[in-house]
Amino acid sequence: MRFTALLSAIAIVAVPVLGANFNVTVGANDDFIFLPDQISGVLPGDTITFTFVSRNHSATTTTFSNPCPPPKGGVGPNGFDTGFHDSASEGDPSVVVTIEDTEPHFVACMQAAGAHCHRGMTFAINPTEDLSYEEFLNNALNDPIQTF
Ligand SMILES: [Cu+2]
Repeated sequence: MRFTALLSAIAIVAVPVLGANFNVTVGANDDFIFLPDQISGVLPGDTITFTFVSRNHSATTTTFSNPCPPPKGGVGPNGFDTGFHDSASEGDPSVVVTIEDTEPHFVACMQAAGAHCHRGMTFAINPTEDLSYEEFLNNALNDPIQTF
């Protein structure tokens, strides 16, 4: 009985809790885009794999209302920043980010002082009805103030 309980405890510890992974292509089609541009249903422990396939871009968390450019290091609770990655010199590198919560996260490219962001190079994790990807994109396209 005691041995069985021990085995059960070991089994519980040994089985890793694997989250889902979501793949996002950064700079797909040599364009200033994240593909897909939004992902919903991301849970704590899930990962997002950003693969950089053109030019030199970043995936950096930013604010919903004043997105461009995102600040180095990212902003917000559990914000993140992949840093810049150049597909030509690095051979289409990938960066894996682990998501820690179920909150919305808004992401943009910080290249060229926000120029890519202004062109709509944006991405949302767990957008909501109030904080929708469409409005975030609109904010990026029309963001007149460089606050960072
Ligand atoms: Cu970019």
